[in-house]
Amino acid sequence: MSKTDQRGQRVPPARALASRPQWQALQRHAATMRKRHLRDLFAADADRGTHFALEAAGWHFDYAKQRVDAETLKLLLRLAEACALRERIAAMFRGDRINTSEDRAVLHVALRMPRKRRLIVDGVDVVAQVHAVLERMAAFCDRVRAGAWRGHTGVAIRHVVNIGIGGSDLGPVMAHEALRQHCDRSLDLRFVSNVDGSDFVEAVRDLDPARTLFIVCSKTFTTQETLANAHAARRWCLDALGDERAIARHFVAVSTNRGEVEKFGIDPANMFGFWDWVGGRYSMDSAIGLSTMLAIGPARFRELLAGFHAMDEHFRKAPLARNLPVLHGLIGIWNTNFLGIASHAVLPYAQYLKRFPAYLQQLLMESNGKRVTHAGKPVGVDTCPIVWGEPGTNGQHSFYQLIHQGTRAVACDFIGFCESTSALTAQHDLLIANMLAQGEALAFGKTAAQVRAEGVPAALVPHKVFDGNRPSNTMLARRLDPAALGALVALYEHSTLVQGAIWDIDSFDQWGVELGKVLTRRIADELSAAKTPRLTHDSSTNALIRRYRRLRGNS
Ligand code: G6Q
Repeated sequence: MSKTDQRGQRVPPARALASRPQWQALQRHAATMRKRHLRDLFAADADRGTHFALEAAGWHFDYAKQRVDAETLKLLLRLAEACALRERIAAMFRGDRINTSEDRAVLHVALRMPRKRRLIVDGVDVVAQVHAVLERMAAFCDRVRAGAWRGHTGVAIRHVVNIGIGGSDLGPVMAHEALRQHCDRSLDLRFVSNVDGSDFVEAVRDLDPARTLFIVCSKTFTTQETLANAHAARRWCLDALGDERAIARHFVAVSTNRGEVEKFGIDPANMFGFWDWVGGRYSMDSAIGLSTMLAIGPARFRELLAGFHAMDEHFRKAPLARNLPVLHGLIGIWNTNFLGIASHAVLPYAQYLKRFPAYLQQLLMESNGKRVTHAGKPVGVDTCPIVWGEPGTNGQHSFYQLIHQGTRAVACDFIGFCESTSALTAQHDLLIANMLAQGEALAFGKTAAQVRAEGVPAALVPHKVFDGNRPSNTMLARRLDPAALGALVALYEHSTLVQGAIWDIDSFDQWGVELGKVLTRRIADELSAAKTPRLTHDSSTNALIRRYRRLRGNS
């Protein structure tokens, strides 16, 4: 009997990805493309730099230095059609429960829909809910920024400490760094995430408790690391201010769990909510972005949302062949599955984007680092590559050696801006010159003949040869402002969905983080038990626990 989807449409029986004719056509094509060098592709098309480029939401996307030709794109788009990518995109925007393993809608796009839009999910207009919270956030941020929100002793707040981890940390940290030059510098923002107490201690060591506000960010409000740090903050605050009533002036919460927030002692009036259809790693533009709004102000925060929304609209409406996140995602599939490139470096040529690779590691790897399909069958092909990166030009003086001459290929995303974010504009030209030079060097390399022609001694020639043919994307925007950042994040969010649709995986769950959590609870008890515990782990873990207890004086 054939299955039907939520709207009663027949769902064709799932076919293993690698046995689809579109996949096999790409494999045959890849056998040819692997023999072609980017030098040949550029020689064959004098205008490749404009033919393989696209504009959307303020971003110029150059994929000319990818090892693709028109045929590659045609075949990738056929695969996308066969994998019902259009339907997956429409389903997300409709609010269907596309996070099937958790039975949830995936509606981060609703977080940035303009006020006049309506999106009814389970009988509720979620856009109206979003704007109600945005208004409360804006009123709160205005008061704190203006010094009208006073601490328990009556002085204005000047330090804000965001306590959260994973999706409740990486986005806010990244955005704060990225938008530093748009921040109110009289407000000092800090972030605590690690359960290592040193993270908290270092964050508050020079802070005045009377002027410090804690934002406890946790969707579930049950996360062990966040609660440990929040309790440490509570004690730190009470030790200094000596009055339980201080908590209401120095703690606010961002969560979906009102009950737990109240249990912790935070006044629900000081809680900013969101919804189960916002995944942690897709939440930096929800109330989880409260620290971002405090730093840049409500008006700039709305510009950030508008940037996200501009990319959302492009993603929703543009034909697949001219759709930036679609092409970005499909090129990633090509590199991973057909050219066998298992590593993806994100290399922003912008110091303010220094936390962007860490942010993307979670977004991409937690979303698509999966091995089974929606139906629980093995995907059968490789999924998410290893994502990593550092800002240019620092990386050039360390790991770029491997990218240029190592034996493993790395697909690179270069990200840059035309306007300088500092008054040192000549240095900005140098920065971008470096970025463009790296893309060029990776693509074209340097042949032995070229090296010899420079008079290099024969013994050194092999060392100085660059094979080239190493693929990269280049993303360029006018300036690093909230709108450009929003559009950039949305680009990667949607590229992630595109890849998940091809692999037929649930990009919105994260079961892979559960096992470690469960084992931690058990081991934590064993490490601190007063009486020597009976250990039933493997011999390695048992020995490590015994050694730890002995050195801690617990044995
Ligand atoms: C993200 C993950 C995860 C989550 C953290 C924090 O998509 O779900 O990184 O954000 O575990 O969870 P809480 O916000 O519930 O504390």
